[in-house]
Parts: sequence; C-alpha cells; structure tokens
Amino acid sequence: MADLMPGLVVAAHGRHCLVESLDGERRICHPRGKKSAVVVGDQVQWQITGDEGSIERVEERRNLFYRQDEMRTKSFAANLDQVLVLVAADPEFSERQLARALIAAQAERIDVLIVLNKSDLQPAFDRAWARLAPYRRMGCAVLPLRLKSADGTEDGLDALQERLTGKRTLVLGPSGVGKSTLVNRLVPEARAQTGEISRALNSGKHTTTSTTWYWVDEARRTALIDSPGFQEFGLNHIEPMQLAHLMPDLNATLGECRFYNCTHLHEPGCAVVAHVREGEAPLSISENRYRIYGELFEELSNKRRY
Ligand SMILES: Nc1nc2c(ncn2[C@@H]2O[C@H](COP(=O)(O)OP(=O)(O)OP(=O)(O)O)[C@@H](O)[C@H]2O)c(=O)[nH]1
Ligand SMILES: [Mg+2]
Ligand SMILES: [Zn+2]
Repeated sequence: MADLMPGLVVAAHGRHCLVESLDGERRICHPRGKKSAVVVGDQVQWQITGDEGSIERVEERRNLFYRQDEMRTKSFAANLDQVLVLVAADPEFSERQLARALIAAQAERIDVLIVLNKSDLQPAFDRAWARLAPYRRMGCAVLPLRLKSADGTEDGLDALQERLTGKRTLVLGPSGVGKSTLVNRLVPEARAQTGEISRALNSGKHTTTSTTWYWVDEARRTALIDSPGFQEFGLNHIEPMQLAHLMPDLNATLGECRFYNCTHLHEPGCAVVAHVREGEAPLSISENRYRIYGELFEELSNKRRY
C-alpha cells in the first residue's frame, strides 16, 4: 500500500472531490467507502491510485457549517475561521435568512461578519443599511462595500481585506449579491463564474453551482470559499430551547425571566419580551428579530412531532 499523504479538500462534487497536496498540486480524489462524505475545508489523508487518488481518512473537524431541512443536510464547509454573510442593496435581502445563517454559525462557534454590497445603488443601499442596525447593536461587525459601479469605482475593500487576512472565510449569501465578484477581485486567477461573465457569453445568469476554495495569497494563509447562493436556510439540527442562546440580542437578557424554562413566547415576567422595542436603547431587541425567533421556535418544535 502506498504511503498516505496529507491534503486539503478544495472542491467537492458528490462522489469525487479535488484534493490539494502540501506542494499545491490538485488532483481528483474519491472518498473510500460510501459514508465518508468529505466537504470543502476537510483535512484528509489520501493516497495515489493511478492518475487519481483515494481518500482514506478525514481528520477530525474543528467545525462544520451546514444547514438542514426535512429533506436533507447540506454542508457548506469545514474548519472555518469565519463566515462572511454577503447581502446587497439589490436584490433586497431576507432578514429571516440572514438571521438563520447567523444562528447556524453561532451554533458551531464560528465568527461572523456581515457585508452589505452595492453601495452605488441608492436609495436601496441606505434602506438596507438601516435594516442592519439591530445587527450592529448586538455586536456583529457590519461593513459597507461597493465592488462595481457605473463610474468604475469601488469602495470598502481595504477595511474588508483587513478582516480576511490570515483567515479561512466562507463567503455565504443569496444569489446575485456579488460573492463570486468578491472572490474574483481578491483572487485574480480565480475566474469564479459571475453573473457578468455569462451575460457576455450567452443566455443569462451565471450562478455558482459548487463550493470552491481559493487562496488569496501565495503563502496560503488567507482563503476565501465561494459558495452557491441559497434561498432557504433550514435549522432542523437546532433544538428550539437552544435558539435564544444562539441569538446574541436575546441571549443578553437570558437569566432574568421569571421561569427558568421560559420559552419567551407567552410567559409572564419574561425579560426577552420586556426588551422588545425599536430604537437604539441598550439591550433592545427589534420586533423583527423577535418575530423571527417566534417563527423559528414554532417551526423547530413542530418538526419534532413526527
Ligand atoms: N451595482 C453593483 N453591482 C455589483 C456590485 N458587485 C457585484 N455586482 C454585480 O452583481 C451581479 C451578481 O454578482 P455575482 O458575483 O455573480 O453574484 P453571486 O453572489 O456570486 O451569485 P450566485 O453565484 O448566483 O450565488 C453581477 O452582475 C455583478 O457584476 C456592486 O457593488 N454594485
Ligand atoms: Mg457566484
Ligand atoms: Zn423569557
């Protein structure tokens, strides 16, 4: 048997994936056995089998960022330092999906960064920026960005790059917000497929269909992981009673409710409910965030019954 070699999974497509060796070479590999699903960011031990390779072992993961609905579990990537949730002035973002992505990251103790792109589009940008106020207030970093504009200017890249350096960042967000544009801007040889390319080439949108790892620097310390846009972000893997702990604004008031097992939905003496109000007051919980909590609690409670 050939020697096992360490590698990094840089792309995964069902039954085969792309593994990068320490010298930077990438080759197609197949996971050994049916169950050993690998995801982008996995550290693996692999061996050469002809032109290709076979993955013999997946090292223990530091974390795994994934979503789960009734139908299936979708893993985005493993061993991350942070998740960059990219939203844009246009298309208008769903706060529900944003909140869910943040909860999934928090559940795996992965840092998050929200970036609002397309600051050239006004007044949509200012409106979207205002909608993000509750996220800034709860301590989340929120950065403005402009990757493209009619007059060819960009803005906000330096501040963003500072937060990416030396880290492995998953770029996550709905379709059309500029995830691939960002990767292409910071990794010139990436040629991640963007809406732009396709429009020039043919039909319509060129949407990203698989998660791919890109190194930003030659020293391979900074990585960006491009991912396909998502519409629904299922959290079936989260227990309803865990939810409030995973939402920093709700979590800040926990322990003050009258009942230790308060669901924060209808109990008297609930500290969460007492903090629900609009405005900048410290510890305030926005009405939207509270509504999202209630809907999610309901959804996750119901799924347990069958
Ligand atoms: N006006 C404006 N358009 C932008 C900006 N950044 C990116 N775009 C455009 O937004 C469109 C979508 O960009 P993509 O990078 O393909 O978006 P994506 O998030 O990768 O989309 P999916 O792969 O479908 O998930 C492209 O036409 C970009 O040129 C910006 O700052 N302002
Ligand atoms: Mg894309
Ligand atoms: Zn309560």
